[in-house]
Amino acid sequence: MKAAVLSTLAAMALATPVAAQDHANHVAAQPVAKVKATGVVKGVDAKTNTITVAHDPIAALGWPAMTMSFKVASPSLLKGLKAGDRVRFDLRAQQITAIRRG
Ligand SMILES: [Cu+2]
Repeated sequence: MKAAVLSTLAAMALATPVAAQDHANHVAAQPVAKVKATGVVKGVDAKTNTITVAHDPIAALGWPAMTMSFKVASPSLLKGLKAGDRVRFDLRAQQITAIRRG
């Protein structure tokens, strides 16, 4: 009986590293997943391809509302945007891949 319990524990111990690795892969995959967000433009800098946004809370990332700068995937994304615009945008690895007013 005792031997059976020990072998079960040994099997669990052996299985743990595999499970932990799967979880690590899952966590690592999250930052590159596309996340939708909203906010208000505070500034646009075409020279550095960045836009500063006072974004609303982003539940998918566990972020509270804050003002921060984001890189945009393409300079063309900044066209027509100015401070004060309310925007909806997509984030991938903390870079804006799509953005529109509204
Ligand atoms: Cu932020």
